[in-house]
Amino acid sequence: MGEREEQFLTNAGASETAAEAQGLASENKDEAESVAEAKLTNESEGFAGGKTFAATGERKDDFRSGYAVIIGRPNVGKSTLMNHLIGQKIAITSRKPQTTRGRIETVLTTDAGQVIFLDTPGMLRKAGNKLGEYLMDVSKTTLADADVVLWLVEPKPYAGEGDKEIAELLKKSGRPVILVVNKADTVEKKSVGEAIEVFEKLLAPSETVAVSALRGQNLDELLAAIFRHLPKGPLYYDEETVTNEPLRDLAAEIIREKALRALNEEVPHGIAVLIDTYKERDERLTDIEASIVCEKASHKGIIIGKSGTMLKKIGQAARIDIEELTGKKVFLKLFVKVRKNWRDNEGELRSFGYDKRKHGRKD
Ligand SMILES: Nc1nc2c(ncn2[C@@H]2O[C@H](COP(=O)(O)OP(=O)(O)OP(=O)(O)O)[C@@H](O)[C@H]2O)c(=O)[nH]1
Ligand SMILES: [Mg+2]
Repeated sequence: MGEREEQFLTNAGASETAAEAQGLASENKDEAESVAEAKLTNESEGFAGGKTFAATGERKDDFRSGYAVIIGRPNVGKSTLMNHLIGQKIAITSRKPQTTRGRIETVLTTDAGQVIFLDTPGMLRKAGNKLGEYLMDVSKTTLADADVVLWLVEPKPYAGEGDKEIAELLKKSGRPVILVVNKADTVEKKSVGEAIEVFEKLLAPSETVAVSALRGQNLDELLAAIFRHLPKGPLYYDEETVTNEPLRDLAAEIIREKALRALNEEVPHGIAVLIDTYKERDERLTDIEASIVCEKASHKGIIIGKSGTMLKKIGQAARIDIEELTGKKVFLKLFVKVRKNWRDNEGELRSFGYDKRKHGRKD
């Protein structure tokens, strides 16, 4: 099992600027815009980098700890929010719905307490296929672990059926809910107020906070609200821990993100990434071989691109991020495979890691 040995990421081990350098930028299509956004985020007032919320070691007497589950419709910014709260890019993000395909656990420790964030796949109304069913199941079961739920919505003046279904689910769960109106940077203040009115009618939340996850606005207020709903408790993880997702899984996710961002139409939704080899050659070098799995031969051609240009582009972008994440030089080799209809095949799903993993709570 040598090469499969799990490695956990801590603040100490990772570059502090991982999020800032690459992760907080958006799609490839507008790379110029992405860079601008990332810069804006870093420099904007109240940027919630790790340093902002980091612990100084002077732990408060009523130290609190527990699970904050992030729930919402696809694409509302759940993963972006989690990354900004912990100050590091762990969950992948993109403009395509259903980017997140699992329960992603990260940790933030401050003097006030320790929050374990659980990011979830966007909740769909209809599963469409077995992968969709699996994703909905992940979100619903993760909800059961919440001490507090962050219900993320967009600042729109109406609620769709999907929002109503989520509200019902949250009511049934009986957990305290913080309504988080995200993307406040995209509308006027007045519209944020209208959205709050609409969503508070569906469910009376314990608290409501409007934020911009992307720009790190109002996250200190949100964090204070989260702590108000956590019980007094111990440190579940040591305070350096950011996540216990294995590095090889994070590497696979980074490759999937770059593919998602580079590809269009139906291709991205049928992609999975498998790490075939993850070998630390020495302290400075990691060799990674990975396969991008797609659903059709025609998709394979698109992923490879003319003279391999698309695959090269995906590989280069992924390598930069993986190097940033691991602090090591990476040799990355990518392959493309076709697995027809894998999203509807139970066995294939499991072999790709879309398995009902038992995470469970620590207490
Ligand atoms: N303008 C703006 N864009 C945002 C904000 N938060 C997220 N986004 C963008 O919204 C898109 C979706 O973000 P994600 O974090 O991937 O959304 P998600 O809810 O995790 O999506 P799924 O995993 O697919 O359910 C990305 O392009 C983000 O850059 C925000 O506060 N303001
Ligand atoms: Mg997500």
